[in-house]
Amino acid sequence: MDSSQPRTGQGSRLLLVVAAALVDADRRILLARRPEGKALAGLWEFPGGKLHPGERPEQGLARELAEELGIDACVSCMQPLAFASHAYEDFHLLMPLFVCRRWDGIVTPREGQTLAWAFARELRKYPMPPADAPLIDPLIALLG
Ligand code: 9L3
Ligand code: MG
Repeated sequence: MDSSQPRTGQGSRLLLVVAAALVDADRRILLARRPEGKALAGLWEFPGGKLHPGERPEQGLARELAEELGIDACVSCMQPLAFASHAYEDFHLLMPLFVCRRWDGIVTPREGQTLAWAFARELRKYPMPPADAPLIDPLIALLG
C-alpha cells in the first residue's frame, strides 16, 4: 500500500477524486464512458479524476477537465452540489461533485472516452460506477 496516501479509520486508503456536472445551455449534463483498459471500463461517469496533493478541489477539477476534455472551465463559477462516498475493497473514495456551467473551448474526448449529453431525469439509463449513481438525485433536484 502507498504510504503517502492518508488512511481512513478502517485502515484503507483514502482516494480524493473531484468530478464535474458540466451543464449546457439546455440543462443537459455531460457523461463520459470509461474506456477499455481503465478501472470500471464501460461505465458512465461524471468526468474528473484524482486530486493532486495540495491542490484546491476546483483547481484540480479544472486541470482534469482540460486534460480529459480540452476545455478551460471557469474555476470561480464551480458550485459544489453533493459528495459521493464509496468504500471499494482497497480504498475509500471521497468525491465532491461540482456543477460547472461556464467553460471556454469545445468539449472533445481526449482520452478515448465516449461522451453523451443527457437530461438529469435520463441519467439513470446509463450504468454508472457505484460512487456516481447517488449523485443523480441531487442533480434532478437542481435541474429537474
Ligand atoms: N471515479 C469514479 N467516478 C468518477 C470519477 C471521475 C472517478 N466520476 C473513480 C474511478 C477510479 C478513481 O475514481 O477508481 C480515479 O479516477 P480516474 O483517475 O481513473 O479517472
Ligand atoms: Mg478521470
